[in-house]
Amino acid sequence: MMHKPPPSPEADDTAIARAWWKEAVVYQVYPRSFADSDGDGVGDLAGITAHLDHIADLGVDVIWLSPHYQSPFVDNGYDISDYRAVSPLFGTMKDFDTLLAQVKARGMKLIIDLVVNHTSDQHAWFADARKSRTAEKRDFYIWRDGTPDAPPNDWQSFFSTPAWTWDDATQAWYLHLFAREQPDLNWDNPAVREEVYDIMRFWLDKGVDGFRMDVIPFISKPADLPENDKALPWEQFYAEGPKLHEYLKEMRQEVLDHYDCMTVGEGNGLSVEQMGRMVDARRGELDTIFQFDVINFLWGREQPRTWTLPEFKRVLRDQSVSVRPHGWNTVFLSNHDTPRALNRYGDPDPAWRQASAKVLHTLILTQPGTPYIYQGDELGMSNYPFTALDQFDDIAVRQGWAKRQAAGETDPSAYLAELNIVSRDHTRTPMQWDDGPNAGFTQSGVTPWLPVHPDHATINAKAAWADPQSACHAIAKLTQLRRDTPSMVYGDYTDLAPDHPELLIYRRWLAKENEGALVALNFSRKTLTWELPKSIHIQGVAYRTDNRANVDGGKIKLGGWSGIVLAL
Ligand code: TEU
Repeated sequence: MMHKPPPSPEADDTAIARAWWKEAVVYQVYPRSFADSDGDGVGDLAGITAHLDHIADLGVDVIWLSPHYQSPFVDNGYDISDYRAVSPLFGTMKDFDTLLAQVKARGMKLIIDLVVNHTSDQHAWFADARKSRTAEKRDFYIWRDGTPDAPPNDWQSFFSTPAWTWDDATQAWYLHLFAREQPDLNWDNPAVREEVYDIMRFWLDKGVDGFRMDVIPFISKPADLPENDKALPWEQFYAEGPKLHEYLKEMRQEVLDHYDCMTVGEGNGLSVEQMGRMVDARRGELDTIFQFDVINFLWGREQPRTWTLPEFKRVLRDQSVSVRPHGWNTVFLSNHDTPRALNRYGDPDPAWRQASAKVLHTLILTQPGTPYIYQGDELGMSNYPFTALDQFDDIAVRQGWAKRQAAGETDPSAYLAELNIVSRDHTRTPMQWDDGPNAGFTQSGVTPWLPVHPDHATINAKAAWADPQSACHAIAKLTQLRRDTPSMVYGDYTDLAPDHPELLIYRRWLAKENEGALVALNFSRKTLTWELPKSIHIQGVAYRTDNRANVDGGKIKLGGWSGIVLAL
């Protein structure tokens, strides 16, 4: 007997359930770098509140706020010392409540960062845990006996040191996948999980709309802590430990199911197949995950590499179809841990910057999945031209250089050249609000915590909103188009030119609405044409980045770094 083959995932849009977080566009705010209201050189919550209209005017639905909690800021707030307190550097709980109320007053939602793979070593739990081997909170962390010269295994941290630190007072090693000031929590202890769930309820009861979950695939460690004998990249080695799915299910049942909220896990280390397991709605774990192929395919092991557009398309295709129809994808090209998207996927040359920023945002806002815009990318901000190691703030740089020095390196120029491509500080320089002193990020005369990019004379929010051709206006149009076009959210995805070296052309199609769109983007400086297949019937132009993008006589013609969206 012949069986009909199952529908390809690319064609199946019938089973996709609607949800507000699938339709939403998210904007990430990194509070240290967004806007400083009190003149201490560091951004704060009141600064964010003062600039909410900028975000709302882009047509954004949800703001993701990077950590705002009390922290010694060894890793810029990803080391939390009190999960129920706002960092005094960022303001007060009242400032948080005002921010939340003002976000809601503009019809937007707020999700916050949940960093619970580890705490700060200044957290009261760790202060207690390291007091003695029998301390009440000892088992909140991961300790191993041994001698100071032999760590329990070969595990490495992400900040260029071993993942173990010897605690002299109690004669034991503790585990930290990041800095030694970020001890890992012991999720196998039910009391730890209860505390985490309580923290989540605390913020959800305040009215936040969900969480971005920091390094969530790492929370479950194998009991015997085996060596990394296959020499896997560390993020892959740590991801999807034995009880990860059990804990995520528990978290959903205990907390998330009781609120109308969204979750997005940071999934560095997860393959698309693993992502599928975590976001399959039938399993009841997370709603969405940032799958990192889109970032990681650009790198070799730490070093940048050259890449091709067909490779990029394969990554986008794999991400978008792998989780359908029961899971949901995220679309992002940058965050506070990456260099600027413009430098990696676009063309930062002043002549092409604005055009390519619009092409990238057309991509982000028309791919299948929930789109994420990182602060400053909407202005076409680019990598900062660092000239010395002491201009960096990131602990990854300080410890990275220490490791190189220990290996005998004395001349920092090679490292500096590498950092000018890869550093996380590129996306952490202050937001550029205007062409005035300090780009309007902080008062004049104040030294901001990271230098302001010299190009703020032309690249700034004030100039962007004054220019109808800017990426900000492009984003506003595209978010509106996305709201008006169900296929942009729920439609299937077909790459129409997978091998083309310079054009990215895809179709979104929503069978049940009989409606769709064709998106054509030029990733080069050349003017290029592309012949439309006879089977495609165009209703009209829904959006174009500028008037160099046209369709005529069955052909799409795209000027360098331009793009067009055609209604089907
Ligand atoms: O990032 C974890 C992560 O997977 C990496 O991208 C990491 O930033 C990089 O390998 C370090 O150089 C998250 C946060 O986004 C990051 O800011 C924190 O530093 C980290 O976790 C620890 O909380």
